[in-house]
Amino acid sequence: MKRNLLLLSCIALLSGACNSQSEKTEEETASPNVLLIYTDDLGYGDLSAYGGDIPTPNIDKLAAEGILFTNAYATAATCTPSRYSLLTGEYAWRAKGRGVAPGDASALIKPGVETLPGLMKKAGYRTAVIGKWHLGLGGEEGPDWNGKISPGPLEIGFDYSFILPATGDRVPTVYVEDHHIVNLDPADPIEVSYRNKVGDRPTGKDHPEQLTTMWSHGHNHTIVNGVSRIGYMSGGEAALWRDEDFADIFVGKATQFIKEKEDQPFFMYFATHDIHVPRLAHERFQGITNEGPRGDVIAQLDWTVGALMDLLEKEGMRENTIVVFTSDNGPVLDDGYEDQARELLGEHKPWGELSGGKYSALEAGTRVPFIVRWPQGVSSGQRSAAMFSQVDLLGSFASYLSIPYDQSQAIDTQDSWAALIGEDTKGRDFVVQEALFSNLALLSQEGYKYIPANNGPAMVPWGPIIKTGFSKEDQLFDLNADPKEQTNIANEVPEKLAQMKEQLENIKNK
Ligand code: NG6
Ligand code: CA
Repeated sequence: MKRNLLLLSCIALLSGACNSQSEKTEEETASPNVLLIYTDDLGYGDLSAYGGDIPTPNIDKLAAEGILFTNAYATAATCTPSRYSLLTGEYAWRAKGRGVAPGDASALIKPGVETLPGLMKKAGYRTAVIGKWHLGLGGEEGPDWNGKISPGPLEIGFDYSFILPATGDRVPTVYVEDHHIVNLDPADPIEVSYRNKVGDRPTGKDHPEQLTTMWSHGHNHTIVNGVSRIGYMSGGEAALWRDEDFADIFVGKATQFIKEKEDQPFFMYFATHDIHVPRLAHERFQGITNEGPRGDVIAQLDWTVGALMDLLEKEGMRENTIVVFTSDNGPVLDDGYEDQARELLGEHKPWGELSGGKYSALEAGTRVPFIVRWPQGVSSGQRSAAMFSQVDLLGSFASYLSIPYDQSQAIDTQDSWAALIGEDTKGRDFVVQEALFSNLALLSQEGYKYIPANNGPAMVPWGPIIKTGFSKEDQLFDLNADPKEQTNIANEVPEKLAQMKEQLENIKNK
């Protein structure tokens, strides 16, 4: 189903036929708004709609009003590569240097490259990114924190940007709006280093007594807001964030942008900090779940979604906004801070019935919650087992909006529009999954999973207690019979193994 309603209404206008559409409201004939809610480290089993123990009524409602996908995938088991692929339609592993980015990395998506926001802009949308970025900023020298920070989101298709430069656990702990740090006092410039200590702010290593949350591995450099971070930072006192305010501030910025309606539809990439570490929910959410800070930030995330849905409703945009809700990678408990995520877990299973988690080649690394709601275009109450990859959002919207794009750049994206709106229940033929150290796995439509032999460790080496799924031997699993990927059948079905090996090589050499 390809159509461009914006175009149709223009043609109608020219031919004087506008009144013949009088039975449809203006909202019904316009191109749909698109709100992409991208959460951080939210696991396949973390929402109550997916069987989790922590109540997420607002997100569950979203699923009940649209489609809940059970086989949708992030392209990687960590943040930077998943985001890279989501925005460019190209698997991140095709070039080096697109793993988890330090907070002073230069821009990974180069201006001029085909992007999802760029495509939406071509289709007449006004575009915004709000929330976590983690895709680098600035030229080869890295970002000029005290000056104009460019290139960044505005150079790759966003009209407006309000971001955390990297992640909550990395310096600099400031917001960047468009090209500049918010509230930066020129008399108190910022310096950032990922190599040496700069300035005299205490570190978590030397002054653990000053911490409100103790670090467990890494994360023992500069202390800001009672939490020590990865990396050192001096200056910028007036610009420092308070982690507890992230959710409110992002919702506030989204509200502002969405309310400035204008005539164009909007595309918003709303990338929450929740539920990444450090998990510091706003005071009103602290202690409201039984699962400790990790549970509380899930509750906060649910509030965020509720607030955004109320906003759409109030603005008369509920019916004709496509909301896509998903996560960048699988779940992790201890990811660098002693926040009792493991101790207070109870019966809750962040990974659902799957094995692995964040960083892992096993299913919970990349199979993530994925929900689509679009009252005007998608009927409610659906569940879809279609195989869907986030890398296909670019190709799918391009197809729906009839916007051409350079397929030699967005090389991995496909038109999965029919799966996205629930019309195709089968979905993609395969997905490639990128785990720690850029190790790949391939999953086929019929449910065979191939993890090539590699020298990686069997467990994530620094402390999260997550199986990587790596082995020195080739592995093949049949997910239909063995969803937890426990029995290697590579020797039983050598022809299948050979075929998947060849397929993965072909994809790599594309
Ligand atoms: C790891 C960090 C982890 C987290 C991750 C990125 C250590 C020991 N661990 O290197 O805490 O920041 O990078 O997470 O430093 S992601 O979701 O943004 O990919
Ligand atoms: Ca993440």
